[in-house]
Formats: sequence, structure tokens, C-alpha cells
Amino acid sequence: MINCLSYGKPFETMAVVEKVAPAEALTHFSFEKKTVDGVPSLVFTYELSPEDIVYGLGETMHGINKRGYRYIIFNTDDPHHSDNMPSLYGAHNFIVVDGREHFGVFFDTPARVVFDIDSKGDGLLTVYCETEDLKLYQLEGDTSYAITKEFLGVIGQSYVPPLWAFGYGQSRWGYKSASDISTVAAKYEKAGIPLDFICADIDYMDRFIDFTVHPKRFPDMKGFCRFMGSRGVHLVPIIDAGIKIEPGNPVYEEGVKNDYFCKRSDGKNFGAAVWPGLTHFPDFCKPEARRWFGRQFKTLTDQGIEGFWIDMNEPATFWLEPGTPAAEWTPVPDEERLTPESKRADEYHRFYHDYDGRRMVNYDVHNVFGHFMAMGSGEGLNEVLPDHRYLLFSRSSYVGTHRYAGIWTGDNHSDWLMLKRNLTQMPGLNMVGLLYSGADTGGFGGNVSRELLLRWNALSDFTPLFRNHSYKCAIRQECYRFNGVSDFRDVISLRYRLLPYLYSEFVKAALAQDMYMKPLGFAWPEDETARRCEDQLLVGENIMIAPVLEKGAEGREVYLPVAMTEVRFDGRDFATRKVPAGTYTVNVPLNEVVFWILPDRCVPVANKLCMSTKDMDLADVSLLGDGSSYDQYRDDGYTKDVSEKNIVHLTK
Ligand code: MIG
Repeated sequence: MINCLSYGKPFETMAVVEKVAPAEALTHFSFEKKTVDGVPSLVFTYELSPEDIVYGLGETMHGINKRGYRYIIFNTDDPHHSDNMPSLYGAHNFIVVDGREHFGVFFDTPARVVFDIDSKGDGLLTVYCETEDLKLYQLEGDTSYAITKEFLGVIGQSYVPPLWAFGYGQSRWGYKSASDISTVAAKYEKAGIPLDFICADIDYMDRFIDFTVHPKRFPDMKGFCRFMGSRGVHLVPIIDAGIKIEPGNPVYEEGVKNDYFCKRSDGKNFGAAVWPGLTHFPDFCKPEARRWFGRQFKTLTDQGIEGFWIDMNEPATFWLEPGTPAAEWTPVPDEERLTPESKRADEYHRFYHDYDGRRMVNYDVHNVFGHFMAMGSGEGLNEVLPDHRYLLFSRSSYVGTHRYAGIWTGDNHSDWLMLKRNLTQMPGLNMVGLLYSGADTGGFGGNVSRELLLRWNALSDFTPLFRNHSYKCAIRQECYRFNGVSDFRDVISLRYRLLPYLYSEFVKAALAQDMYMKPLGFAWPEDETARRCEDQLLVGENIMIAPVLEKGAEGREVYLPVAMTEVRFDGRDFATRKVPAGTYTVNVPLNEVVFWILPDRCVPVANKLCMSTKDMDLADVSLLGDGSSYDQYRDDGYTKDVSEKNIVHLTK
């Protein structure tokens, strides 16, 4: 059961796309309208019971259970990831309370929202929405999983990227030219490690200007894409939010002419410096500006490019154009506003959007900027690529972004905590439909160790987006640069042997508006150990994973809620054995991956290893596990007609 309560004049975020009945009353929470730190707010409070778990909040720090901390949902570009970070890049205000009562709530507002989930140990869950305009969706159901599925049912179906987007991707801020990129591809080939895409970071552009290609570094982009494509490798360039202010830049000129940019309080176009220097931000709140921005991708798709990542869309800025009028209003600072994150909060009071004729300061609609950019980009790509699916992943997002794009979790670090956070963020992201997601494998900032990179690959084997990406000042992080390259080949090979299953489960989850990665508590809600489990996940319907997440560990303890089939992959063969329910210690050498198949289930694995999905035969599979059949989704990997009719019933 789902219903919706409205407060004030809610902003249309386009998160929910199905009709939802109006609510008669607020349930579970007590409510107060009051001014908090100078901001008129809507405040909701619920008293948690000791046994309650709180799931959700998408891309946030801490564990799968969000209880015990305070989260500030205000999209932020801050590369210093740690558990102390109250804000990340996305805004996913959906939570499910699981315990004495079961219910879900989605606070649908583009404004700043603070979730205090029992941070003081007083059992209070208090949600401060810094707005007087809100849609509050209330969900009831018997289990957290049922409630989540109900929510996924109203926010629309996940976008489905092409098959190659499920292959292994290599990236680095620092690849500068066509020759840099083809060298990386050649080295992967030589190392015998499969590869499907390489990302081009900002250096491929002419002076970091969106929708341009550096004439010297990529003298023949079309020819280069064709050449790479023949080797099974796709190029995935980055696009940033800001449009460089420069006469002669056609995107800038068109944007000015048609009034597509965000405004200052004096009505002039707002200027902020990002990578290309001073830029204007497209006003993605305007449907016509979104459509216009989306169509710009044609410049690059005409060169043979079919995948992109979109960045800096919180939006992130370096400094504002001198002379930008001061903010008309800023809230009284509270503790968090005095942290580095908030030193810049003032800038979001200094530019404006035109939303359906209403002038709105960015601060009040801040959390949908990246979402609307992704929406425009996805719709544009759909239009300019009439015959193929596109790959698109965004840094910033809101609920609903999944209909157009996936996300990556931003500038994490090469440390073991971030590996854990990669795992704990996945269920929350899946709860808001963001199935196509993943972290910078190996970590973005800092220097990765061989051991950490191998263990991280073993987790990313299962995340839909599997991309190794790093900061230009970190040590080089391509797998072939480390000793004992065959260990990397062994671990990444699993991805390609499992792709028939992973791709099938992803598409089936998208079609059914279901989750692809789930916490154990969603499958075994009565099992207290499963409910509290923070380091194992379900992948699709049939696999459980328990990755090694500790430095120096030779294996780990694993909890099996029921008896399962243990599968050990050594880079070549799958060894299976039955293991009883309960806890046991599994040994996992650095070049191996162990996972578990649920009872009476099967998992299709590719019989042959291919070096890119271009050569993959999704039908050449064997079934592992003690079930007798599997319903496999398979298609050509790029057709836009993704539907149940492509499901094939396989039997042993
Ligand atoms: O200010 O494009 O999160 O993945 O490599 C940094 C350069 C801008 C941030 C992204 C990161 C990317 C980097 N970008």
C-alpha cells in the first residue's frame, strides 16, 4: 500500500511516475512545522524500537543499516570520503523502518534534508526537510523487501545499458590521447585480461570544453573509435555540467540566444569557473534546455561513441564570477554548515532556476540538478542513437535518475573501508532503482596495493558497473602494472564467465522493477543474523556473495542462512560442493573468487572465456547449482526492444 501527502506547493521532481492515491493522514510520524537554524522546515519524528533497522538512503556512508548516524542530503562534490562525510553526490530520501513495525517513507523534495537516525542514542528518527513544499510518500507492507518493491513499482523501470557496459572498463584521469588509450587496450590484450571499454576523462576535450575533441590528441576520432571497436573496446568520454563562456563556442552561443542558462539575482547569466574556466550552467529545470543539452551528444555519437559519464553535476564549482551579486538570503549556520562542505553553501544561494515560470534559488532545488542533467542526457542519447542502447552513468542523482542512467559513487579512496562502503552502498542504491552502479574499483584517490586491487576486483565482478578508475596523482592502477598479472586475469575472468547470469539477472530485475543486489535481511527477514549482516549480499535471485574485505586476510567467516552450493573459481574451473547452513570459515586465495548458489537454483556460466563481450555467446552456457532449470534473459546486447519475450527456459 502506498499513498501520498502533500505539503505546500510541491516541486515536481519526476521521481514518481505512477499515480499514487492521496493519503488521509500522516502515519507513524509526529509532525511539526518550525524554523530550524533560520530555515522554515517540516520536521517528522518517529520513535524507533531497539530492534529496528533502518534501510535506505541510497548513496550515503555507514552501513546497510543506517541507524546511529546523521545524514545531510545535499549533493556535494567532496573527494575526502570517510564515514564522517554527511553528504555525497546523490539524494535518495527513501527509508524503510524494519522491526516492530514495517513501513517506508520517501521525502520527495529537491531541498536539503537532514536524517537524524538515532544519532544520539535516544531512539529518535527525526527528518528535517528544509522546505515548506513536500510530497511525502508513505508505504506499508509485511516486509522491507515488499515495501521496497512497491516503491520501485512507482518510480519506473531502470534503464538498460548495452551488454558491453557489463564488461570490464578501465579508466584514469590522465589518459590524454588516442595513443594513450590504445596503449592501455593493447597492454590489457597482452596480459590476457578481458576488456570492453576505456573511459576518456576531461583531457580528450579541447581545453575541457564540452562536446569538443582535442584536435591534436584525437586527430581522427571516428577512425579511432572504429579501430578500437574492431578490438572490442568502446570509448566512453566524460561530459561536465558547465558550458564554457567563449564566443565561437556554438553550445555557449545557442544557450545564450535561447536563454537556457541559470541566472544570477540581477537576471544576468550566472558564471562559475570549472575545468574550462568560466562557464554557464544549463538550467536543467527547463524542459527545453534539457532537450537542447541532450541533443548536443550527437556531435560525439556521430563519431561512433555510444557511452558517456557525466560529471560535476551537483553542480561543483571552483569559484564564482567576480561581481556575482551576494546571496539574497542564507540560513543561519549550524554546526554542519561550518564544515568544509558548507563553506561553499553560500554559492547555491546565488543562482536561480526557472521552474515552470517560478524563479527558484538553486539551494531550494539543489538536489535535482544532476538528476535533470541525466534526464536530458539520457533522452537525448535515446534520440540520437535510434538503433542502439547507450551507456550513461552520472555522478549526481536523485530518485528517478535510474530511468535514464546509472551512477558511479564518486571520488572514493584506495582503502579497505571504501571497499566495504562499495558493498554497503549497493543495496541502498538498488532500493531507489539505481541498478546500474558501481564504485571506482581500486579506489580513486590514494595509492592502491596489489592485494586491495585484487580483492576489489573480486567484489566488482558482481556490480553492474565494473570500472577501474583513479586520480591522476595516484600511482597507475591498471591491472597489468602489478606483479603476478595472471592473478588479475583469474579474478576478472570470473566476470566474463558469469556474464550470462549477471546480464540476465540485471535485465530481469529491471523488467520486474525489482532489486539486483539485496541485503540478506530482505530474503531472510526472520533470521536475526541475516538481518544484521553488513558484509554479504544477494546478487540476482540465485547468488550470495561474501567478499574478503580485510587486509591480509586469507579468507573470512561466512554466514549461510540456509544450506547452499559453494562455488570456487580459480580462473579456469568452477569447483562446487554443498555446505550446510550456519557459519564457517572459507579460505580465499588472492587469485580466486568464492560465491554461493541458493538451494534449488541454477546459475548459467559461459563455457568459454572471451576477451570482450563482442565475442560472447550468451547461449553457450552450462548450469551450476543443484536446481534443474534457469530462465535466461538473452538478446543481441544492444537492441532497444528489451522485453520478457527474450527469456529462454534452460534445463539441465
Ligand atoms: O574535479 O574529470 O569524480 O572521476 O576523474 C574533479 C576529473 C573532476 C571528478 C570525478 C572523477 C574525474 C575528475 N572529476
